[in-house]
Amino acid sequence: MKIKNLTTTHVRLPLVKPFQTSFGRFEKKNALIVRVETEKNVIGWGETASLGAPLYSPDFTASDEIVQNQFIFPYLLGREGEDITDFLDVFKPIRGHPFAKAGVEMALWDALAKEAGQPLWKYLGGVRERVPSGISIGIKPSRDDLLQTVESALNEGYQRIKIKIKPGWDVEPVRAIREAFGYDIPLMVDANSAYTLKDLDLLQQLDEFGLLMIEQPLSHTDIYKHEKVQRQLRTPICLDESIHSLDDAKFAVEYGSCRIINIKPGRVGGLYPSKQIHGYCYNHEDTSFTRNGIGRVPLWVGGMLETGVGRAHNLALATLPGFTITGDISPSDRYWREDLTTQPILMNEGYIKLPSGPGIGYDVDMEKMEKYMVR
Ligand code: OSB
Ligand code: MG
Repeated sequence: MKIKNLTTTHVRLPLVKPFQTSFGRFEKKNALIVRVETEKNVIGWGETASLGAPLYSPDFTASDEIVQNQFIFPYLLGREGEDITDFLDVFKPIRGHPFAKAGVEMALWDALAKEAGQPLWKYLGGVRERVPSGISIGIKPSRDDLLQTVESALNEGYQRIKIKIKPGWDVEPVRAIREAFGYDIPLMVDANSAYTLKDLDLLQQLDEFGLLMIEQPLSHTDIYKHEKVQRQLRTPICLDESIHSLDDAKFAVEYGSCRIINIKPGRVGGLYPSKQIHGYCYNHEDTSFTRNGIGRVPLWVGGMLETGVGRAHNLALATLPGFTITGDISPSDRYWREDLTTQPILMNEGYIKLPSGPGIGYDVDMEKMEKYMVR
């Protein structure tokens, strides 16, 4: 495959409903849609799913756009390669900015799979034709609002409920959900780094609710202190923000800082590093992990409020064998009245079916791109 042209387009889409986390409230989602054109006139698409401000990760839409245009595209233009490893040296010297790299890297994967005439999920080594869908529910203004949202999510068929928590919105909302819907519904919480070691007591109070996991309770930079919490908690800790690479994943697993990992291709710099972490976790043999599998570190695919482009990539990644836990992959209508793809991503009885067409299997709607483009 030889690269003929590369572009990145800043889009901003209104969310169906505002989404609130411990770090901010969002009414719109920014993204960069990356387009790569090959000498065979194949078009690959990728998405940089960082937020518009450096609130989740240090990189953000505008910084990622600069990194792509100045430090990635010039080095990829005219490059030739047979598989993704032939292009990785372009990303390697750039420190940080994983979302900038990932958007481009994913577009390359899409183009490679299309040139090979294969669906991306098969090209990646995926083993399932459908992926269970989980919902991430933001912080709500009231208990009633939360319970109503959980009820509709369960009725729609979502197979796992995650709620965002922050100090002052944690034990009570979890208790309310357990009282209303029982202990059988798969439930977890995501703190997005809102707590510190001083909150150990409070985190321990969550143990009685049989949660699947507590996601990222402590700092986005921390792996060390999470071990102190995990050691004193029955509920598994899942790391999100703290894991940027295979080395981070090894450190967290071998040190005992978490029992589960959330992989977001954007956060780790693309699908290749996602596959590296997946390979490590899937082959990890440690009897302390037997609770969740055969000594493997259980994985799931996280989300960043992606448009259909990034969502299709996440979906393809989630077909790899190690993704044994339902992730944050929802259908298009969870966040968008209109998605950027010509066909929306649909959920059926709690599952999203993988497309059979080449590459990501969804086409980009150029009219929608035009409509939501930021000029
Ligand atoms: O921490 O998983 C997170 C959204 C934006 C930034 C961070 C996170 C999230 C979500 C939503 O939880 C996941 C999704 O449905 O895309
Ligand atoms: Mg998270």
